[in-house]
Amino acid sequence: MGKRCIRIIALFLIVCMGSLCGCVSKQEQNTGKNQGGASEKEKSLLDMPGDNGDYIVVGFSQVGSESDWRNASTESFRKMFTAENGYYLLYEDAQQKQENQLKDVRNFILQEVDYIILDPIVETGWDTVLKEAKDAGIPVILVDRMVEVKDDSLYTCWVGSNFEKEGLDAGEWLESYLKQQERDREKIRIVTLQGTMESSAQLGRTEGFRKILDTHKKWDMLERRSGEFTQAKGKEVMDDFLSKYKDIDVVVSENDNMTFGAIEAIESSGKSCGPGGNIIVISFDAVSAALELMRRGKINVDFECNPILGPMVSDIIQRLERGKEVEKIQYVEEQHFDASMNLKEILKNRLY
Ligand code: GYE
Repeated sequence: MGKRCIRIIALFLIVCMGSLCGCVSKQEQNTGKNQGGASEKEKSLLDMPGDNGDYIVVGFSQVGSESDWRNASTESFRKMFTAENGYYLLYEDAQQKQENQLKDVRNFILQEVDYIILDPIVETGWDTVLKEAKDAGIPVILVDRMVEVKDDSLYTCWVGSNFEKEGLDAGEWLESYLKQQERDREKIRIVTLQGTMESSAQLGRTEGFRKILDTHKKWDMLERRSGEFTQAKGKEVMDDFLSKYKDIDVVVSENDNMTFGAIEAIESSGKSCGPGGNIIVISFDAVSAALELMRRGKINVDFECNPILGPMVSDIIQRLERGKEVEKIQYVEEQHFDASMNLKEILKNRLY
């Protein structure tokens, strides 16, 4: 069965369910949505007696499920893009493969979705497929990671984090922490667990930290290697670093899940980490499980990256539906957490 066919059946089922239980709010008809959307056949299905209005059909191509951050991101979109909120979500998990995302986007175009949400695994290689979406008149909203394209009119807008700033902040934090510990004249040996190579989060965090590193002659970056944003790979790479380099002072881990793996590796090598331990641990994401480990003294600092992008993307779509302009680039607000804070209190209200 073709996906187009699935879409028609799905829309039909939504209409029937809506009319049976009457629980979906009524929306105005003919509001100009579905420009690239429902075919005549689909419209006639939606026009059946008891029709609850137009659903905005959204195709979302997600990176995968490599981390706690990613799972929180998926949940945020699933929670937001519901029938109750007037959406029909086509969700695809690309399992870390760009080729899957290229297929997802092309399938969304074939299905004539109203909007495409894309979290691009890597930055390059998008020009052709985004041009296809543009030619089909389907707005593409990029979330979290960025694309590098020659023509930025190929996407409508982007919403996510300033990864380079996160890396810079991490470098500055280390600078002042070492000063505070009176270690600013010492040689400092650093290793980095990088995320998925060529992803925006990896590129930005590496580059931001590098800018501070370059100003410190005594900081020695022993090695950077990818742990692919996963706990298992993070452990494997950290095991290797620990056997290769005898005195590691700092690990910069480009996400929390790799940090979890790194902590396992450090502890099973007989060393300790966190404030007062042998190795300073700098992490990114600030998911609850990491703040809990920080509370237990194993992580020094964690730079927040907010995965709750669903509501912001829905606002963007609602503006576009009303024919309004949207900001091309929107950064989400972020902070960092360190072991001196009242983490118990912070954890009580943490959303992810
Ligand atoms: O830091 C990591 C995830 O792109 C910001 O991807 C995201 C990163 C996040 O798997 O945990």
